[in-house]
Amino acid sequence: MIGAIMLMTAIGVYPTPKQVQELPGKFGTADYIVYDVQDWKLKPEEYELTLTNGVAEIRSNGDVGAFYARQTLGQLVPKLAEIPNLSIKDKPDIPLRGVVEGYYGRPWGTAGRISTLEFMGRCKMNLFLYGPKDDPYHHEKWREPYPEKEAQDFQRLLEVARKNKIRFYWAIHLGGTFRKGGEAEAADTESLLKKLDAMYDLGVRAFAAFFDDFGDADAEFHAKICNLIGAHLAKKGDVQPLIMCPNVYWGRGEHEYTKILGEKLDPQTMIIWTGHRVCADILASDVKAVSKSYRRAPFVWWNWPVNDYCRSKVLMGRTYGLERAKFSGFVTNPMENCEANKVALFGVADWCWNGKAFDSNRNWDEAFKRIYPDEEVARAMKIFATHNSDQAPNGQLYRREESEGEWTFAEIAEAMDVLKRKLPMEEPQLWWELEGWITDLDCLAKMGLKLQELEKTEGEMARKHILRDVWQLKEIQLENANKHVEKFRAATFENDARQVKPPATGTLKVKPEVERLMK
Ligand code: 14T
Repeated sequence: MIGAIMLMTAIGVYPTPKQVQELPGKFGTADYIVYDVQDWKLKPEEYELTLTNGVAEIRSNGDVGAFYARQTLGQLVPKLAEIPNLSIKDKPDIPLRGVVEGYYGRPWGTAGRISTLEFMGRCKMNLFLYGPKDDPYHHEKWREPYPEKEAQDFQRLLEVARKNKIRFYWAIHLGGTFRKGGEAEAADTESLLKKLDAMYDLGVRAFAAFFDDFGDADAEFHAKICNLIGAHLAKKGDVQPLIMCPNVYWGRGEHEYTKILGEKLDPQTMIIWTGHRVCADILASDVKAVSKSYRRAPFVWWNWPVNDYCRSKVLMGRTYGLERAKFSGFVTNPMENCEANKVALFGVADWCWNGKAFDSNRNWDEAFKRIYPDEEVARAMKIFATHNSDQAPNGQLYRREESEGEWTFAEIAEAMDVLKRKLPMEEPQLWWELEGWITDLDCLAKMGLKLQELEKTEGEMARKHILRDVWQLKEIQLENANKHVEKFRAATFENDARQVKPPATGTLKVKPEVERLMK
């Protein structure tokens, strides 16, 4: 028998189950029978999965728990012939866990959202918050209904969300445009309720109102609008509690705005908070402070791995910097590149489900194995991610570790060769997103190798040849940067195209080491 805590991780189910117990005997077969039992004592998300001698019993109280039990069982299927009989009792720490599409830049689009929702389902995440800053019908043109095509896309998304037991929250951004006072306010109120009704008619049953980054910090006014929305939606009888994003959404609850909001907002409404700064680690002491002003547990919007403030970087590092506390919900705000996001989603999902058992390094290592079925690709992607995790110096003052542990230029170059050879066929969407960064890191590593060779070379001719190779790599790197910028410019809208930056990789350690050798 393995120890109980050990067994939780040893069976390799992610997110890590709360309780795994070994029972006498072996399951003994790859074939199995499943049956479902309704257990009224369990909470909706809870499940119990008992595996004995070829039979899987699922106990749950409704379709959500049963869905989670099947996700767990699905991960165990390849191992059924070897595992002992098991009893798994499981439930999440945080009631609402998921993703906010909340960055500035090219919105994901329907295919990207479907891919994200399906991955979230496998990670037992249950909330998707739709709020891309650059969807005009979410933000600038919130008064207008979606065109027919977009409306149909929402219906598809709602269907995928439903299948994956995910609450699809649709957010409207009112900051700076919702007019205060008199006839204008009356007209905007009418437009607002009309738009919400239209989204309700499309099938949306969960809503959010955002006031971040635009307009002034008028807490009374923001509370008034939100309470009005809440009351309107409550009448429908089948709508989830409102989520609101304040104008001041960071800090330790010290702002007057925050305190008034906490006082005036309907206690049912969940209030977004990003930590003591816009981009920050989530610390228990800060949660405690803000909860006091909010008069409720905060709904965390974690600004990681979003890269809209450091667009030359792609962020694929491990999940760390989170402390357990009481939250009403927890979402990650990721990058515009949704395949590259999955490493972070895998981390956040595991942490939200079982924070106590969460092992950041182990989770990160597992992420690659789960996301990329080809083992060689998984290993190479981990090497890529190792050198693509720090934001580099930025205005938000948020930094992550990068290039931790032992590494060599040779190992990086080899891994990038694997990715260049295999990703286009095996992970075409990921390749589309990452080609520029992979090529950049490839050039850096090869330059590093050449320059190390140069240090050991004396003959003038030989040195000349090496230097010529280095310049050639520099040229490839430049050409790649141009190609990357062109590609992403072409893929986005006009205003955002100006924000596209050339790729930068290994900025914390690899690049400085190449530059050191260059001197
Ligand atoms: F709503 C908030 F929780 C939030 O974080 N808002 C934005 C968000 O859309 C964006 O992705 C994120 C990271 O850049 O930060 C917020 O946007 C800012 C924050 C700033 F301090 C944009 C510019 C800033 F100077």
